[in-house]
Amino acid sequence: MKDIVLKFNVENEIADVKPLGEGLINDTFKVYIKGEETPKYVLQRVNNAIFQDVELLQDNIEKVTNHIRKKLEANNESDIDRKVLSFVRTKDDKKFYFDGEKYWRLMVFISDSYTYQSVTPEYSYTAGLAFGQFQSMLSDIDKTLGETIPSFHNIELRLNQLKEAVEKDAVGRVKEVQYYIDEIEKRAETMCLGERLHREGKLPKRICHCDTKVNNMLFDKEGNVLCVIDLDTVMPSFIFSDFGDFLRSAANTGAEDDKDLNNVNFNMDIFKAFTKGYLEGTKSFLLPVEKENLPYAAKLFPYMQTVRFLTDYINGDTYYKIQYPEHNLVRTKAQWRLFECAEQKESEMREFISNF
Ligand code: GN1
Ligand code: MG
Repeated sequence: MKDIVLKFNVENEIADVKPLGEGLINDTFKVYIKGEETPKYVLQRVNNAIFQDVELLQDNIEKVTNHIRKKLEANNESDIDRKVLSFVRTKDDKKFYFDGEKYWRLMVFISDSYTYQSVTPEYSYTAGLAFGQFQSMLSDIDKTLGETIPSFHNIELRLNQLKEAVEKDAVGRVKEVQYYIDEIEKRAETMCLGERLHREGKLPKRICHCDTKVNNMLFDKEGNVLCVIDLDTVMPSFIFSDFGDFLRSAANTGAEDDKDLNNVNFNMDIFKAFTKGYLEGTKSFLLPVEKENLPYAAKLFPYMQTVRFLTDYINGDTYYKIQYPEHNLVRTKAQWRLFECAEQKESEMREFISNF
């Protein structure tokens, strides 16, 4: 892997390359150079089975990071190199390196930064503000950003993919998960609200991050958000994507793949703090229809993630990395429990939002 790093515009001697993070899609590594204790770069192998157009992917990311950098400069921000990702080009000036089989990219490691799997209400507030500001900064970017995964957060499409998987029943797992298929179906119409509103011309798409898991955010020592990472899925979507997916990870009192469903609950303190930050960060553009439906978004993402994990389980685990054979089933059950908890708290969420 050291040889791969050397394809990029780096002059230093590479000491070591070690795995980094817990992403379910790409493979990520930290790169150390001789004589330094903190990593200097982050190397990633892009999963091109999932991101099939790597050229478009890197092009999007470059547009997004350049745009954010300009905004930060215009605001006279300090320490800009820690507030937006910078990518290193290859020695022949390409945005990624293709080794004949795999695609690699290199970015600068942001020093003194921390990621978390769970957060306090205080951190959730800053996260809400940060994701709101992220959307706000991108609100005037050239709208030609491509969809790196077409219809990525379209729940109608996700439900169709589940249906197809059930019809094929490729590895004979349908029988065992019939309960979840039925429960999902019962809510399908309600959960497709966003797509309906969009068709009626009432709900816009904006540039969103679309993978706002809590571990896709870098914090400094004091708990301030430095920047948002993992920009592969930045694309037009409903703002529900960023609001809902953050809560799916941060408000969950258990793990995404918790085997003990009693650990899973939807934490309203996290919800309230995050919502407050998010509403402050998006004040300049958020429409009433978007604001009113934030509780729907909080339900939609555990719902959609259940559908996606279940589909992958039924298909025989072809999409997400798994650590053991029933991992996608365990994830399905844990996400469904989270969905049920969010469902129970919907009126409390509505009540809270109506006070803003
Ligand atoms: C994937 O790569 P990672 O782990 O940040 C997935 C998200 C899911 C998430 C579930 C491109 O994100 O959509 O919500 O796993 N990314 C893609 O943990 O499918
Ligand atoms: Mg990630």
